[in-house]
Amino acid sequence: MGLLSSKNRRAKQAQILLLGLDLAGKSTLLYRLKLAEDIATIPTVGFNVEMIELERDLPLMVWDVGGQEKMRAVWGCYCENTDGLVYVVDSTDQQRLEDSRREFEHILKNEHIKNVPVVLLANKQDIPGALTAEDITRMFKVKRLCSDRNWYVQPCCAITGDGLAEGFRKLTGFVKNHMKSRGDTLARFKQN
Ligand SMILES: Nc1nc2c(ncn2[C@@H]2O[C@H](COP(=O)(O)OP(=O)(O)OP(=O)(O)O)[C@@H](O)[C@H]2O)c(=O)[nH]1
Ligand SMILES: [Mg+2]
Repeated sequence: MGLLSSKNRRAKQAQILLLGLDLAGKSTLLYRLKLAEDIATIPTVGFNVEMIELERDLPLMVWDVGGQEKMRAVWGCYCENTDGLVYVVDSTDQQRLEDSRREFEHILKNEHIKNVPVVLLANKQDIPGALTAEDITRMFKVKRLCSDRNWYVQPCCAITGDGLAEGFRKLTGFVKNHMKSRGDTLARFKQN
């Protein structure tokens, strides 16, 4: 399915996939970044898409796909042409942490996002008792699962916006390198 393939790949922008369980805070953080406001969200059925311009030379087209169970089944359909993955974790939802980890492990196996850089956002850091970015790194076994790509775990709060720009800037740096190395590989392929 080419949901993302209809986009103009020649335009200089990166396609970012925003995933995570329902209630993780994906839409809240997307609109915090876009509008610099905390907006009331409703569960996403389908997806939201917004252009985020943190850095002029590489705007990010961010695809926020709903995280309810029935939506997780179609996450794979959004992976094509993805340049970077942001995976959002509710750092206070210890009961569903293993579900989230399992979904994360599963999506990383999608062939369309092989080697694609990842930023995990350890969200809801404003809530007392939230797991830290180090906790999430360990519990999600990120070093092992992401050994084939660049990755980073960023603590954040989608309500205040703390940590969001840092996380997306980190991803932008990774994505630039990834696009460059992919371009180099393509150029070599065409020469041969
Ligand atoms: N305290 C706190 N609440 C948050 C934070 N981020 C999101 N929330 C709340 O968490 C709830 C769910 O947020 P959404 O952004 O709708 O979650 P989502 O990941 O988009 O969920 P789906 O669309 O169902 O996949 C809302 O009530 C938000 O206000 C945060 O950093 N801190
Ligand atoms: Mg949502």
